[in-house]
Amino acid sequence: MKQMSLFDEPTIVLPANYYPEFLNKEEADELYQHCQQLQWQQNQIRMLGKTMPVPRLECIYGDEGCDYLYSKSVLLKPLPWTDALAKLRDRITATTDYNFRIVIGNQYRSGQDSIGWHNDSESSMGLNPAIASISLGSVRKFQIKPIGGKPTDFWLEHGSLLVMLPGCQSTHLHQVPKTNKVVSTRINLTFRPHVGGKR
Ligand SMILES: O=C(O)CCC(=O)C(=O)O
Repeated sequence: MKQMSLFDEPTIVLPANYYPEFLNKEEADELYQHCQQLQWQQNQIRMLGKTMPVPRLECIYGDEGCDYLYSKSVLLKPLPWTDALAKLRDRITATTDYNFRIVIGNQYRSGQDSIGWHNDSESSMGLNPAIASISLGSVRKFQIKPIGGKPTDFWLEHGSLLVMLPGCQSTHLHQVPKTNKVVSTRINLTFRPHVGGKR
């Protein structure tokens, strides 16, 4: 399995690993088709006293009871694993040695869909979670920066796997910014641990 650290420049060390061809094209195309059948929702988020639509569609699958609350406002309740998502989860675990109990999907319908600077530090994931992120469809810019530092840009390819390693969420922020370029749909699947739910 080809694995690279995200950047070869010796001055930039990121707590993440990138596997550009984790899925081959045929596997990635098939998974993309599967993901189009998932139960995508338009959730609402409350920020600065206002309620607004989350600027992307979301879905969640996982172990029973592993609810996921983010930004103290959006509660995601997992549906049971599909066979394809469970198979993918096990394959990521076999490669990375990390275990996952939920997968949250993000669907970016156009360049106007996005996710702003944030870290994923919800206590339901436990301390120092590893988060594994599969990208499908259109390539979008992904940015990551140390808290208080400068961002580094890169592009997550169809079929790639990005693993944000334990500790990454405490030291770094990441985002997928809006773009005015014409881009078609991108689907992202983030596999995460969870400390609750039924075992
Ligand atoms: O779409 C991506 O690559 C990033 C998704 C993300 O940051 C998140 O789900 O927290």
